[in-house]
Amino acid sequence: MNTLSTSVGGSAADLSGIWDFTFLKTPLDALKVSKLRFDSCAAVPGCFDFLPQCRMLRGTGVYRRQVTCGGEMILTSEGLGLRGAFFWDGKKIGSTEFPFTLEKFRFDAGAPGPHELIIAVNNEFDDSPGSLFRRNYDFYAHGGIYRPVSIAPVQPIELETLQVIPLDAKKGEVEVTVVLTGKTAKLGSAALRWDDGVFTDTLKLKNGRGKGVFRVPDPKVWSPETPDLHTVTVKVKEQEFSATFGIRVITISKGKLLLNGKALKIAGTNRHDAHPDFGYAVPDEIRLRDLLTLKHQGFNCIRGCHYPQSGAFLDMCDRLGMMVWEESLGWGNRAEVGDPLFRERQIRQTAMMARKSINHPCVIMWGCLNECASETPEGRELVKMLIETLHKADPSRPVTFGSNRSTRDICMDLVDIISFNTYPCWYGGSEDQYFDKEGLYKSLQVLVDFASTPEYKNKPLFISEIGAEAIPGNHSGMRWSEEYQASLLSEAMRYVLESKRCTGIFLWQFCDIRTYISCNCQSRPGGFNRKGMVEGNRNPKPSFREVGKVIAEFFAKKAAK
Ligand code: ADA
Repeated sequence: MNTLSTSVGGSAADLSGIWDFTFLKTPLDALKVSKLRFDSCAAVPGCFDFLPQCRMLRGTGVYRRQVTCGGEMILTSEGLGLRGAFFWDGKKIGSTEFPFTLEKFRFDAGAPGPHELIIAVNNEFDDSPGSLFRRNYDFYAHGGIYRPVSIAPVQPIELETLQVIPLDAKKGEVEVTVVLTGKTAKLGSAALRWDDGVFTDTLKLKNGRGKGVFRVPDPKVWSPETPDLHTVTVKVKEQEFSATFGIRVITISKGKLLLNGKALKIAGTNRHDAHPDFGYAVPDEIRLRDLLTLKHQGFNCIRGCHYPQSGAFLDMCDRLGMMVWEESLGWGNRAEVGDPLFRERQIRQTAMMARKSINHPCVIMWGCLNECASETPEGRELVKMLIETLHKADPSRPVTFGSNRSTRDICMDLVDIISFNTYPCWYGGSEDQYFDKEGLYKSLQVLVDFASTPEYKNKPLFISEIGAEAIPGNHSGMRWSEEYQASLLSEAMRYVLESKRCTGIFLWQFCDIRTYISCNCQSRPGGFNRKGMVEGNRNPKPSFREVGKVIAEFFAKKAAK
């Protein structure tokens, strides 16, 4: 077989392409990479559990290719699942237990010349309490290299952090933090350049670290209507490092969420970064189409449920002016919330997410621990830890989490924004087969009243999930029909948009997603969660258009006032 091969020059090389591949039932820690026979090929990025020889199987997919380089290198994996191990010429250079997480591994590549890179990815469930991706989650645990892999030579000076936090949108004031490693001892300062300008500003450095407040020349404010971006370039000696950012400020005042001082009304949806034919290795073209389609229907924000988002997706959201709630991996975690390893991993993966995405203006808030045991003391402890982690990593954005504990939740004093996942007229409750608008409004009102008590009334309020399944072609008008879903979603959207107390809503969900025939809570026909407004292949159901009409009417009325 002809192995894919790349020569690495002075800068980073993207290792995407068709790699050698083999699939085994051997767990990662028992794998002997020198003994493998690569009998097939697989795409990187790609999910191996769509390949015919291991379709929907669990085990270890091993990817191999050649890279020509030498000396100290850094390998970047932007996200895989469920866990992976990295080998260079047969020697292990790193591993990860964090699905969907960007990781970097620094290693010695040896003498210049061709070398063998192997990435082994395992998608078996780990039922130990510390495991981050658990078998009961209501989204499919695909195996594969979900996101790009790249490699770069280590530079004399390496950039660890280049962070830009907007402070004042009107003045274009930003705080820049730089952390450099390597030969930094003699560096007294770095020169800064904005956009295509010349190096005008200076940042003082001590031991490679520096922080300063600057004014961006000719600042353009980022908003969904004007998604203008800026770049900063930092120069030390002959090396330059750049970052893209947007100037926009998110604040909270009297129960409202403000973007650049103006109260937001969020017409949002939850979106899994998934596709029935590609799993979590969604081609960028599909991601872009999803975004354009959502914008076209008037949606202004996406909750990136329930894991860190890809850099490529956030870049598109920045450029198109789509706001994002980004959250770390978690789903309905109960017993494990008290487990020390689970806690430690949650804290680490959450901090890594914030670090990765901090410069994206589209990310307007952070989330974590979707539907955890937030009515229990152990759950509260972990919620507190993660909120503190996020505030420490980024004091500029509010933090929330999707609670399904309703008025029994004991964490609402900890969050900046109150968010409820709620399924009136779908789970539990009445036996009604036809949509009950009054019942829906009543049950939303209970949450609004709870969030309007004196202790909570100054926090913005979201309905972060609400929905119903619709089987395409079912027109009975009853539960599971397209009509039922369209009525429920449009009325929920209308209620929240018109409610003075609510900041917004995230419908559950953008598209049907692959999950399990039976997840914990409710059967999933055909192994899909069918609460999508569009099918897995993105064919719209009637709800998509109906909700779009409600959004358009609301914003038109608002503009006319
Ligand atoms: C939960 C969960 C979602 C999904 C949804 C549903 O609220 O957060 O991931 O499982 O319910 O469809 O039931």
